[in-house]
Amino acid sequence: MDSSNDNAAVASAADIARRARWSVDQVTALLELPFNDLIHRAHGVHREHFDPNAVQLSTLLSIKTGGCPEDCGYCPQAARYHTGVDNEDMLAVDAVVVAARAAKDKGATRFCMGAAWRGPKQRDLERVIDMVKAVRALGLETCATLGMLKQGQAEQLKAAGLDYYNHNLDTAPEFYGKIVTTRTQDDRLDTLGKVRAAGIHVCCGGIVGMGETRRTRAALIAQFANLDPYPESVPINNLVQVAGTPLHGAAQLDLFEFVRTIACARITMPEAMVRLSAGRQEMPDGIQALCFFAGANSIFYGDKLLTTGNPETERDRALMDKLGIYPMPGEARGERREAENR
Ligand code: SAM
Ligand code: DTB
Ligand code: SF4
Repeated sequence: MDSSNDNAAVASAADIARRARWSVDQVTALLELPFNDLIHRAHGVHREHFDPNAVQLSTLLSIKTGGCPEDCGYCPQAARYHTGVDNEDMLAVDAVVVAARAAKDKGATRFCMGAAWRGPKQRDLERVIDMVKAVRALGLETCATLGMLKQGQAEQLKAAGLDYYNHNLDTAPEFYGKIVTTRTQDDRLDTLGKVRAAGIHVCCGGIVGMGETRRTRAALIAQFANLDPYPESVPINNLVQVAGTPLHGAAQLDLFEFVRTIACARITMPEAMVRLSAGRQEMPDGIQALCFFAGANSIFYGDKLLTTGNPETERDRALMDKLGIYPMPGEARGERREAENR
């Protein structure tokens, strides 16, 4: 067999792995494994596909804060909840560039711009497009999370050079209506389809710790894993409880269950970047280390998420040094993925 045939064989094996379907029962069975068996299996999958000591660093910036018309029960930016988050106008492009440059100087390779919108108006999208172009010109990967997209908007973002669009499914279909009523999960899937069709990489994750059952967590992971193809980035957030939101006071998730959720994401989506996302500020270093062992290979890096706190960069650097973890080079990853997609 010549080498081109070898490559074809490898590509089709990877395709098959990417398309494997997961039932909720199968993911529930994973979540129920003895902890050591589960994280050992997840770590094995992680090692097969990634450098186990490299972690990708993404920095978030809220480019339009507060005043959102939606009713997401977890979110401090929903206008209807009194959370102390002030409404702010959309940032100017220059201010975004200053923040992006600072993130790059601290070692981030991806910059994610978030807006508290149900979806962007065309006038607003035009400014986001200028932001994407300017951030990309700094040599950073770009990501935006702007809510639901209308026909043609994903194409405009792609043309501007947007690398990733974040749009979370947040929780499993059967629980979604208890958390959000101003849109359906099908609305989310519709936007994800538009993003995919425009050729933008998909970042799609969820939140745990919202009072859901283990089976609901399994159903959410199965839902990501069964997207065809599954997302390139999967942020797993532990609910950050904010006073004034309906979910403030929800029972805290046992953090070993959080680690188990990460492990299931890694096993079911072997080639995805699994991001240990919101909730790290309250998370002991030992739990974070277990998450990295279980297959998390990306974090939000920088003192703030959108409106709530994240560990100081010094704490993250110290943890990475202690664990022998180093930042994953951004461009190299991009090149590898481009090669995979050919
Ligand atoms: N408005 C857009 C949307 O909803 O897609 C973009 C911004 S929204 C804040 C992005 C994501 O942040 C949500 O989908 C949710 O997963 C996450 N998020 C919001 N509040 C959170 C909280 N308190 N704890 C954890 N994650 C949260
Ligand atoms: C994601 O999954 N988590 C990030 C990012 N994608 C946009 C947002 C977390 C927000 C936490 C609450 C806040 O800071 O407002
Ligand atoms: Fe608005 Fe997004 Fe917050 Fe929901 S999660 S209230 S859509 S900013």
